[in-house]
Amino acid sequence: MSDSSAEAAAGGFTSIAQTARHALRAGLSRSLPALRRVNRPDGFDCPGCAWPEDEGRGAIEFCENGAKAVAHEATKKTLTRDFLLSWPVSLLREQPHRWLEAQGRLAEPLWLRPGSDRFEPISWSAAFARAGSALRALASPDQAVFYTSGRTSNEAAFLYQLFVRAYGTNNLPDCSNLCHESSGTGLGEMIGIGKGTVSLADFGEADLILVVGQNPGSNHPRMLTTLQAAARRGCHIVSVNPLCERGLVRFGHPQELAGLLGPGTQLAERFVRVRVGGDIALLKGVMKELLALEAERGGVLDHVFLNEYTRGFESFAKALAAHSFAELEAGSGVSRREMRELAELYAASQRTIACWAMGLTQHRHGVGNVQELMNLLLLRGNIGRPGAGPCPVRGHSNVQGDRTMGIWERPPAAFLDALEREFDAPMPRRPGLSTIEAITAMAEGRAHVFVGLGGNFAVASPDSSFVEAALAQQTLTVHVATKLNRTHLLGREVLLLPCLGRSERDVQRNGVQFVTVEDSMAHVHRSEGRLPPVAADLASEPAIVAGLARATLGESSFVPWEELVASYDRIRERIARVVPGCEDMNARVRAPGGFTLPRPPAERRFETPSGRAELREVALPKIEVAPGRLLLMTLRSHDQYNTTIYGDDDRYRGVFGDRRVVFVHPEDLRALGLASGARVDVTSHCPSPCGEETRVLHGFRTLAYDLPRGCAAAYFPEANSLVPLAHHAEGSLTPAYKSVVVSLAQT
Ligand SMILES: Nc1nc2c(c(=O)[nH]1)N[C@H]1C(S)=C(S)[C@@H](COP(=O)(O)OP(=O)(O)OC[C@H]3O[C@@H](n4cnc5c(=O)[nH]c(N)nc54)[C@H](O)[C@@H]3O)O[C@H]1N2
Ligand SMILES: Nc1nc2c(c(=O)[nH]1)N[C@H]1C(S)=C(S)[C@@H](COP(=O)(O)OP(=O)(O)OC[C@H]3O[C@@H](n4cnc5c(=O)[nH]c(N)nc54)[C@H](O)[C@@H]3O)O[C@H]1N2
Ligand SMILES: [Mo]
Repeated sequence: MSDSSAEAAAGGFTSIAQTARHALRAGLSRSLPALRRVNRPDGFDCPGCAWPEDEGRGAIEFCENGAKAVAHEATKKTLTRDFLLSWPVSLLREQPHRWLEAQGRLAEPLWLRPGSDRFEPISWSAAFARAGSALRALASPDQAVFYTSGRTSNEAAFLYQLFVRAYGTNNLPDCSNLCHESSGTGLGEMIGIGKGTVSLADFGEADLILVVGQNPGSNHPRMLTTLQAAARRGCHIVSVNPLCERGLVRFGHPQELAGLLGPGTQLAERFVRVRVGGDIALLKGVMKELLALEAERGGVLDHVFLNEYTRGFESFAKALAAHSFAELEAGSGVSRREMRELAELYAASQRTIACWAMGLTQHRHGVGNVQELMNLLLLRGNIGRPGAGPCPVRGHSNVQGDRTMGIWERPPAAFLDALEREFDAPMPRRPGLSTIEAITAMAEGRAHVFVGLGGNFAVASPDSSFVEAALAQQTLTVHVATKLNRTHLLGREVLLLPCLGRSERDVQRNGVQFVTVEDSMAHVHRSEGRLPPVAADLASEPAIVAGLARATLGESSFVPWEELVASYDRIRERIARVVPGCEDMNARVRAPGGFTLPRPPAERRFETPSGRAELREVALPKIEVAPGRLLLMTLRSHDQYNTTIYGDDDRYRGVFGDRRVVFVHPEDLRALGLASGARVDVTSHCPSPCGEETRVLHGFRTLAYDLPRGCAAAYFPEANSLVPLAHHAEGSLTPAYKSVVVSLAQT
C-alpha cells in the first residue's frame, strides 16, 4: 500500500536533500541568499504558509516546503520575447499547469489584443490606460470583479481595496472564500470575530492539542517544530483525520542532530480516523460523553465560564441529547468507546488548543464543523486564557492580513465608515460578490472585466471548465502575477502585469521599501526582499495597483496614489487611521518582532449581539452515498503549493510519479472489482434541482490506501472539475472540495 520511505520520520535527511535539490534547480546565486533571509527580522516573510515565526529560535527559520516556494520564486529563468512569439495562446492553453509556470518569471508587461492569438509586449503606461478605459466603459462598477490571492502584502491589499471602492464596488472576492471562509463565518457568529485567539506562546502551555482536518507535515511544516516541543513536554496531541498523516506520526527535526540520525519524535499519540465529513457526528459523540461525565462526577464543565460568558447552553445540551450513539457512530465511523476515551482525555486537560484547516472548512457543513469544534472548546472554557483556544491554521502567508486590510466582499460597516472619514469620500455600501458569486456573475454576463491580484482563479476554483468558459468571455482580464498560469490565458483581451516577488528588493521614489504581513495568529511584522529583481521591468504590487487606480479614476482622484507609493510609510499611516489595532503602525512594525492585532475573545470579550459567546445547535449532516459509490476529498500532495506543482511525488504518503490517482481502501477496491493500479474514470454525482449532476474525469489510476471504508481521495487541482459550483458550504459558500460523491468505472 505505501512504501518504506513513507514509513520514515517526516523531516530528517530527506527533507534537507529535497531543500538542496530545489535550491540548486533555481540557481544557487539567487536561492541561497534568499533562503538565508527567510523569516528573519531583517529578511522577508516566507511565501509558504501563514504559521508564525518563532522569534526565540536559531538561525534558520524555514522548512523544506518553504524552501521550494522561495526557490520557485527566486529562479533566474524569465519568460523571453522569443518564447512568446513562438507560442500562440491557443497552444499554451493545451499545456499542463506545471509547464506554464516552469517557463520562468514574467519579465515585462504583456498584452493579448482582442482577436489576437499571441502575447506581445506593452508599456506600463499603455497597459494601465487599457485597463482604465475598459473599467470606465462599464455600465456599472459592479460589472467588474477584483480577486485577490493571499500572498499580497498589507500595503498592496489596502491600496487595492481602496482603489476598488473608490471605483465604486465591493466586488472583492478572494482565496479566503475558497479556504477558511467557513471558519470566519462560524467563529464570527459564535465569538464575534472570524479569527483564532491563540498565539505561539500558548502552544508552550497547552496540555492537549487537537489537530483536526489538517496535514501540517506537508502544509505547515514549521508547525511540527512547535508540536515537537509540546510533545517533549508531555502535551497530548490528537489528530482527527481520515488519514494517518505521516508528518504527525514521527518528526525528525532537520536542524537537530538527533532529528537527522534518530527515529524522530512521536507527535500525535492518537489518530482518530474519522470518516470524511464525519466530524460533527464525532464531536457530538464526544460532547455527549462529556456531559455524561459531568453527570457522573461533576467538575467537568466550566460552569463559571458558561454562566458568565456564554449563551445557549440549555438548548445546546437539549439538542445534543436528541442524538443516539448508534447514529453518531454511523455518521463518524468512530466507536462510542473511542468517543468516551476522547471525552476523558479532554475532561482531564486543563488547557486545550484546537487547530484545524481545510478538512473542516471545505464541506457542505463546513460552518457547522467549525462551530461544533468551538462548542467543544466553550464547554470547558478553553478560550481567553493561557494555553487554550481555537486556532484556524491559515493557508496563504498573508490571507489573514488581506482581510484585515479590507479585502472582503461584505466589509463591516465600521470599516467603510473609517475609510470614508479618512478619505472624505463615500464608499459603496452594496455587498459585493464572493468567489462563487463572481463566477456565476461572469458566466451569466453580469460581469465583464476580471482583475486578479495574484492567484490562479480558473484552476483553484471548483468546476474548472465552467470557470474557464466564464473567464474566456470576459471583455478584459488583468493579472498581476509572478509566473504564467492557466488563468492568464483566458479572456477576449488580456493584460499580464509582472510584479516583484517577496524575496526581491523594492525601491520606490523615496528609497528602499518594506511591506508587512499578518500571520495566522494576528501577528503583524515586516517583510523586506533583498534580491535584485529578476528583470528590470518589474513593478511592485502597490505600484501596479496605484497605476491601475490613476488610469481608472483620473488624476483628480481623492487618493494621492503616487505620493502613497513613493513611501509605503504613507500607506501605513492611512492604515493606522482606518484599521483598528494598527494605530501607530510605522513605529510598532519597526519594533523587534512587530505587534499583535487585538482579538477581543482572547480577553473574553465577545462582540456578538448578546455580548456573550454563543453555543450553537449544529445540525447533524446527512451525507447520502449510494451503494457502490465513495465520498471523495481533494488534497494537497507534499510537492505542490496550491496550483503550483513542483513534482509528481507525495513522499509522506508513499505515492511516487503520478498525481492522477484516486486513493481507495483495499476492501472497497475488492468490492468494486477493481485492482490497485487499475485505470478508471471518476464520475462525481451531486444533487441538483433537476435530480443529479454528473461530471467525469478520465484516465485516473486507483491506489490502495489506508483510509476509512467508503471514502476516497484525489489531488487538488487535478480533481477540481468534479466539484460543481453549487456544491458549497451553507452559510459561507466555501466549495465542498472535501465531500464529493463519486463512482469509479474501469476503462
Ligand atoms: N507546501 C504547501 N503548503 C501549503 C499549501 C500547499 O499547497 N503546499 N497550501 C496552503 C493553503 S492555501 C492552505 S489553505 C493550507 C491547507 O492545509 P491543509 O488543510 O492541511 O491541506 P489539505 O491538503 O487540503 O488537507 C486537509 C487535511 O484534511 C483531511 N480531511 C479531509 N476531509 C476531512 C474530514 O472530513 N474530516 C477531517 N477531520 N479531516 C479531513 C485530509 O485527510 C488532509 O489531511 O496549506 C497552506 N500551506
Ligand atoms: N479541489 C480543491 N481546490 C482548492 C482547494 C482544495 O483543497 N481542493 N483549496 C483552495 C484553497 S484553500 C485556496 S487558498 C485556493 C488557492 O487559490 P489561489 O490563491 O488563487 O491559487 P495559487 O495556486 O496559490 O496561485 C498561484 C499563482 O499566484 C501567482 N503568484 C505567486 N506569487 C505571487 C506574488 O508574490 N504576487 C502575485 N501577484 N502573484 C503571485 C503566480 O502567478 C502563481 O501561478 O485554492 C482552493 N482550491
Ligand atoms: Mo487556502
